[in-house]
Amino acid sequence: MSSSSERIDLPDAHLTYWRQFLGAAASERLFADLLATLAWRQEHITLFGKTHKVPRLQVWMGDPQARYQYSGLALLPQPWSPAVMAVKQEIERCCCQRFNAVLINLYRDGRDSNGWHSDDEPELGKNPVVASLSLGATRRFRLRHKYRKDEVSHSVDLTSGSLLLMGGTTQHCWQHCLTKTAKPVGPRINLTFRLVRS
Ligand SMILES: O=C(O)CCC(=O)C(=O)O
Ligand SMILES: [Mn+2]
Repeated sequence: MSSSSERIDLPDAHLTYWRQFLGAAASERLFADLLATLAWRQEHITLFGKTHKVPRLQVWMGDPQARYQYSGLALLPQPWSPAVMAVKQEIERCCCQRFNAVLINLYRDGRDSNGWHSDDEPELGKNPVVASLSLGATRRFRLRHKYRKDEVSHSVDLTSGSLLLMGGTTQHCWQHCLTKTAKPVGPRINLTFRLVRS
């Protein structure tokens, strides 16, 4: 799979979308493997002195030196699982980019979500390239410009097996989120491959 891609044309962003980076069978296999085998963690964040559960489960995986600070969390990478390493290599070949770590999110149902943010942590450097692979339930991914008030937000329904490559100034000029939904939806796993500089 991975053949045809489309540009998502937004100002100050570089977005490429592969609707079927993985076929249905490969997506289902990888989803089931990750759901059953990864050491999913419930992280907590502290905002204004109050501690909250992160509204999803997470795994930070990567090369040993790929340490990451995320919303005040210091994450030490778990070693690569064979299945994640294999798909990382497929994505690297397709995008001509190198990645050394991945943040994996499990959205158990429609109540799990990811608030507005940019993947612009200093350890990702300038114009970070982030490759986002989705598996399982389709969920709505939204983007909004950080500075241009005339730019309304943009939505993409990320389907199972899809890959969204975000590069250029996307992370500096736009925020993204994954909204909650009241519709009954099954679990979804999202993997965002990143290059962490040490
Ligand atoms: O689940 C998604 O599609 C987005 C995940 C995300 O933005 C992140 O983990 O930084
Ligand atoms: Mn993100």
